[in-house]
Amino acid sequence: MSKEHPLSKRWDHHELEDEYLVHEKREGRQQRKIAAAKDRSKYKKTDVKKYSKEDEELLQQRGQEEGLIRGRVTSIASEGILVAAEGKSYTCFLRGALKKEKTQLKNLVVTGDYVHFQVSSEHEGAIAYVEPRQTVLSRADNLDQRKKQLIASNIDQVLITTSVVKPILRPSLVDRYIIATEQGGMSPIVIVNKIDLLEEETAEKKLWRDFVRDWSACGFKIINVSIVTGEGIEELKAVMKDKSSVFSGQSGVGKSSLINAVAGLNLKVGETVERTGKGTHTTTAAALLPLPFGGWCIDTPGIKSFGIWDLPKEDVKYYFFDIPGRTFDCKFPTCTHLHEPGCAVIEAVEQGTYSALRYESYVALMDELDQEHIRR
Ligand SMILES: Nc1nc2c(ncn2[C@@H]2O[C@H](COP(=O)(O)OP(=O)(O)OP(=O)(O)O)[C@@H](O)[C@H]2O)c(=O)[nH]1
Ligand SMILES: [Mg+2]
Ligand SMILES: [Zn+2]
Repeated sequence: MSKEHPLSKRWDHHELEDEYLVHEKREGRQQRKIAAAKDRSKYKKTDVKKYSKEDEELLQQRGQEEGLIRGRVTSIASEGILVAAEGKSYTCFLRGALKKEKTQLKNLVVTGDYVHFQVSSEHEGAIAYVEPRQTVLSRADNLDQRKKQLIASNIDQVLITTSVVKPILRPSLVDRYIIATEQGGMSPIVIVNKIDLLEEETAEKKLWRDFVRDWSACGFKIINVSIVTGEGIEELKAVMKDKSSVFSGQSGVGKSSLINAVAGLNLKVGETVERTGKGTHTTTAAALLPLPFGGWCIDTPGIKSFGIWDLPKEDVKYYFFDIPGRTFDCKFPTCTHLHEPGCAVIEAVEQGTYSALRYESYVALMDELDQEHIRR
């Protein structure tokens, strides 16, 4: 498991550009890269800004000049925005000017943000500005799909958490998270939990085996874990060490349980409903937690449906079909790989040279996007 697939390199966003320019000759992935770059530049223009040492110094200077303190948002609570700074926790609110900002964002501040605030009493403050976010995990808001809901910011990697049963593994949901992770400039790592519950000769076991095989073959890092047997916990700790990670996934998959296991914490965990195998939405707000072995992690509430923000249907294929040149063999250059005659992808699936499960996930995602666009 520790041996990394050579393609997994591509998730390292700092190395991505050079890596592709020098080594990447295969056009399938080249096309993907263009889509990813297009995506990233879109974000750069809005709220994810690359932000240099100079910017940082400037911001710090500004903070000092105006008597502001720099801190990091640890949670958005009912009593206010909790900010950790100088070894203390402050309950802050947003200054009026910030609130009035016109934006497509549902929330102006999110767990993980670096903010500069004016201290108003021993444990209270007023946030003057939010630093540009280096990375951000977001989704389309449930109620108003034109609004973008931020989940967490300034993190290195998203630990996309799933379970094999209770609730069952949903590959297309994993792919939604992978796309959102890439859009936000972070690396995806798939955590498959509750493997202690897998029984021999079951559909769940087969699905798990195929999933691990096919997603690893695409270069995704997968860690199989169980808090019951302890399997994979050390490997999970190793990838989290000295990094900022966010656990994201459906309710009941065991995000809080895993954080308790790796960090020796005592976060509240919930039962899964026996009949549906789903969770009971135990965690209600995202919380940033320091790790005893170095690094940070954010626990988030489970999300029922994860809408991807601003993903045109025709871009979905760039996140799939990573087998070199595959899509260039289709009869039509605008092939959606859903029903067209002479489609090389469908042919490859039929011949067993492209993963049926990956293809199924692609089709499911395309269908779901259709439904979502209708609702908008
Ligand atoms: N058998 C088994 N059960 C687990 C494992 N990990 C977590 N659970 C159980 O799964 C249930 C849900 O765990 P939580 O940690 O609350 O799940 P969550 O993902 O944080 O859920 P939300 O906070 O609702 O989003 C609890 O009853 C846990 O004891 C595991 O590895 N094996
Ligand atoms: Mg939880
Ligand atoms: Zn095709």
